[in-house]
Amino acid sequence: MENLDVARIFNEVADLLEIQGANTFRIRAYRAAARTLETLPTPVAALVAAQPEALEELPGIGADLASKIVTIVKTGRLPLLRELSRKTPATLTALMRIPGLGPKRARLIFDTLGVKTLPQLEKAARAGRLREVKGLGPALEQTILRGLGQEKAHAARVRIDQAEAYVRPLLEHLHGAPGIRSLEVAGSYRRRRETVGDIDLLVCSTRPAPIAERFVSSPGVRQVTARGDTRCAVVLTSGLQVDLRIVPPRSYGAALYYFTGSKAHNIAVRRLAVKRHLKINEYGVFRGSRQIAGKTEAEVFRTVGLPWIPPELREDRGEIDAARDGRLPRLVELEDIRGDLQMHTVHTDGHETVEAMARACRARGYRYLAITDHTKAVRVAGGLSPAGFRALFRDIERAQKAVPDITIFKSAEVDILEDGSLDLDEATLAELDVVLVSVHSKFNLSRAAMTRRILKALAHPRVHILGHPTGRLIGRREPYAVDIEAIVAAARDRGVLLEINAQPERLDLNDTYVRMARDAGVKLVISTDAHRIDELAFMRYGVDQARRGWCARGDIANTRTVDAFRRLLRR
Ligand code: DGT
Ligand code: CA
Ligand code: CA
Ligand code: ZN
Repeated sequence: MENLDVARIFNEVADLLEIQGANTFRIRAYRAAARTLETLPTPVAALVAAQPEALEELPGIGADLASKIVTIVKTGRLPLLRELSRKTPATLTALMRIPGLGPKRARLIFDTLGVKTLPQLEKAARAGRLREVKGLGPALEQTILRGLGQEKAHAARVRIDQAEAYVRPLLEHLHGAPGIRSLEVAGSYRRRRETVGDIDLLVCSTRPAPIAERFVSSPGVRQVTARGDTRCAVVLTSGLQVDLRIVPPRSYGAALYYFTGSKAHNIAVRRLAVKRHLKINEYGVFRGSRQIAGKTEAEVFRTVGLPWIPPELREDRGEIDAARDGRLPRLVELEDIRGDLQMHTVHTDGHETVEAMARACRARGYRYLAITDHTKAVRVAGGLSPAGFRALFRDIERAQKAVPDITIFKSAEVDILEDGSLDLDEATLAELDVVLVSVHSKFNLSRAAMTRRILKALAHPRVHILGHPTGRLIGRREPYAVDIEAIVAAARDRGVLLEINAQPERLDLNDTYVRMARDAGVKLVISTDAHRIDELAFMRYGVDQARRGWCARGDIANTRTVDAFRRLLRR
């Protein structure tokens, strides 16, 4: 629980209190507490753990709010908020969030116009019905229409790893419902996109009612936005929307196919169906009114003359033609990975020793790993001087003796300086088995200067791998401007490997650039950049993006045996 999360909960409580016309002082108290938390430099979770009594010393926070903070930090939620949102119609809450509306006017519109959904609000505003309400005018209609547009643009996408964490408890809860034959997440989640807009759940059952009931009462549900027999939708406390559809066995494959998408892929396949005088929808494949397929996805594909296509490829990026011609790649799998080529240890900003990382990699079944601590320019990460590297190498040699059945490569994540030179002396470079280079500063160079900088680094004869090639952080930092095609071409010409950094916040290269590199014949590595043991598990996110980029095992260098990988390093 971050301070901002606690503040957000308090602000939501204040909003809901306001909508219910509660006492002004009470509303203000929650807003004031939220402001205090937003600017508090120490993590409130640490205070709760170490000295909860200190909470009451904070401005605007008394005994009651202090105990609520403790509850939020310890349980991740506040019963009061749940209670308040139960009492408030979901649309009312949504109305209130539209910029320019606020709690009071939302209530007014809801009560007097009978507007029950956002589309209804949009209609009412367009039809000029809002100005009929006393106190509202044409200007507000425009504000609302603008606001609704903004709402759509802002509907934030959620990182795939966060989406997984948010839906996991819900899936576990739902699995306990009676009569579930299958339960799968479809949509962009199944296609393993790096972010998802919402979650599309699909259940196969002949008795939908108890399943729908259990779904809407799942842990973490903040609002129920649709409640039918076979279709429900909820919003989780995280803000993530989850749609559920319950379908009978004869339609399950068709529904799974349809809701996996992507929309563009579905439309392209439907064109094939039309040529064969077939109709494909979420209920099945039909010739006239007769259903000819729908139980399984493979069946659906077969009716249009295609083999089953892995969800990661269903983006209408050539997969349909490739499938028809038998040219689909056999995609790389997590089990193919034999080593991890970027990770950090206690020598710089990692949390584990070299030996602990080596043991953890061996436990994952790997045959090799590279220890890639930072060089000195990356001061925030405690980058190493040449002397620091000598200590690291001694440690690696010692760990190698202690854990003999996995190869520990001496390596470094060598910073690429602004002028493209490497942040490590030639003598130390010469001692490294694997040289990984990456950019950690001066992200705002011009596109030409950044491209020149990276190309110069790749031209260094000792460089093997370019790490997180575009430098983006999903949702936080845009990629730096760089001519990625020039980098791909240089990597191909010089035999440099390009990294797919598997940190779910990075996923860098992204799927389309992976595809570009792979099509150019460049080899890639998938590395976790782990700073802790549990981050070694990020490997699967990198594999997902490699698959979305059409990579087979042969395209990924760290599926090689140790010897084959060593040969690949000899440029
Ligand atoms: P998202 O949620 O934005 O990350 O992306 P998706 O792909 O999960 O999209 P979503 O949730 O709007 O819809 C789920 C799937 O349902 C989508 O991938 C394909 C299918 N679908 C939705 N709308 C249409 C449509 O208008 N036509 C067709 N053919 N399929 C659709
Ligand atoms: Ca979706
Ligand atoms: Ca959806
Ligand atoms: Zn890095």
